[in-house]
Amino acid sequence: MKKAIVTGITGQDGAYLAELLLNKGYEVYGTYRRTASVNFWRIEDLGIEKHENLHLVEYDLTDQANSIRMVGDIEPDEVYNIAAQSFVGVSFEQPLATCDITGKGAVHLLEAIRIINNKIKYYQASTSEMFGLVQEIPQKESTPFYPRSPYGVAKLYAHWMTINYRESYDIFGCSGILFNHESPLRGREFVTRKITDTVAKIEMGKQDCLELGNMDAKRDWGFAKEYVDGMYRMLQADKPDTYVLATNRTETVRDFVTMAFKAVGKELEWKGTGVDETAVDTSNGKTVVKVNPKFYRPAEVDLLIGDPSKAKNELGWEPKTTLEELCKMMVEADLVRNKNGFSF
Ligand code: NDP
Ligand code: GDR
Repeated sequence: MKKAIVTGITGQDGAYLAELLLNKGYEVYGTYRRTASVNFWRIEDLGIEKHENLHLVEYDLTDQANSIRMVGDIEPDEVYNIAAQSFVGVSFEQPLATCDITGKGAVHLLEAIRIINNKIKYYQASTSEMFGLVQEIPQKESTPFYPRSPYGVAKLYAHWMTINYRESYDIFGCSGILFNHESPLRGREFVTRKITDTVAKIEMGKQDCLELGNMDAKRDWGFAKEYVDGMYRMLQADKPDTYVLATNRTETVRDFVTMAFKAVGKELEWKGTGVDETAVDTSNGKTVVKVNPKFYRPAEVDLLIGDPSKAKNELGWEPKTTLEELCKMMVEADLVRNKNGFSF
């Protein structure tokens, strides 16, 4: 039975990846942080929290000793480093914590592998945020990087260190440059889930209005469950490499808002521009969307659209779920959660 460490099992991708690996017969060691209130809602939602092959391990990426002991005790075949301080907005307020967790954390694991057994395969959760300021459209593996946030900079360090350890120590280190991927398990601080949860609340009369920042930002959004399959495929390939996973379609935040309201049968009329932009529900004339500048970022990534051809050709990976299907799935899940009186 193969053994895999999945860091960050309490997050969206960690939960989906653990589910995928358990279904493939792996023994999975999912890591979580010691916190005052531990939050396993995602693995509970997937029904895997009591799976006999799932082991929950307390672990913090910022601790080198912890990393070496964990890898040494478990002796896994594969390590998927999914954990991170992953919220771009927060990284502007906590640049050094983001550097320690999201950047240096990866090297703690790479060092542990180097010390214990360099045959352990390593997956690094890299990101389209590394592309940042547009250099090329669509973005692919060879596109120059220009990160626009402390998060993007920290991820770029971890990305290059993965490549450096691959080339220096013959470690099977893969870097997946993943574009935004969403699901009903997405955290509510991220824009898609904030939108679908608020649309559900407005629909149920629990909230009046959705407040957002920059609605002109364009993102390439896919379905998280399909993206974790791409991570797995990278570690099963003949040689370690870097791959982009994306849908090759880009839409604005505004488009996603329109789509989410449409999923509950509401048409919007958009008015104004910039901070004065609003959207009105045409069925009753109420303002349901407005701009709150507090959600603007000091520097923005305006346009992301990825070219996943390499992953398709070499790994047989392809996204299947359309953005409309994904948005509807998320709105429906949030309607059920809000109806049942809880919403994570
Ligand atoms: P989430 O924010 O949902 O999950 C992050 C996980 O990291 C959580 O389990 C969190 O634990 C854990 N974590 C945070 N800090 C530490 C730490 N110091 N030590 C150990 N664990 C820690 O992220 P996603 O699932 O969305 O993303 C997964 C990975 O992929 C991240 O690295 C992210 O940066 C990257 N990525 C995500 C994309 C996306 O669109 N989702 C796109 C490209 C890359 P806790 O629950 O305790 O906070
Ligand atoms: P992103 O995702 O920064 O792309 O990082 P997020 O959903 O936070 O923002 C997407 C875009 O929406 C704009 N926006 C808002 N964002 C949030 N969160 N809240 C708002 O109210 C709001 N209004 C407008 C943002 O400015 C931005 O342009 C995600 C994370 O999962 C990273 O970890 C990952 O690496 C990248 O995706 C790829």
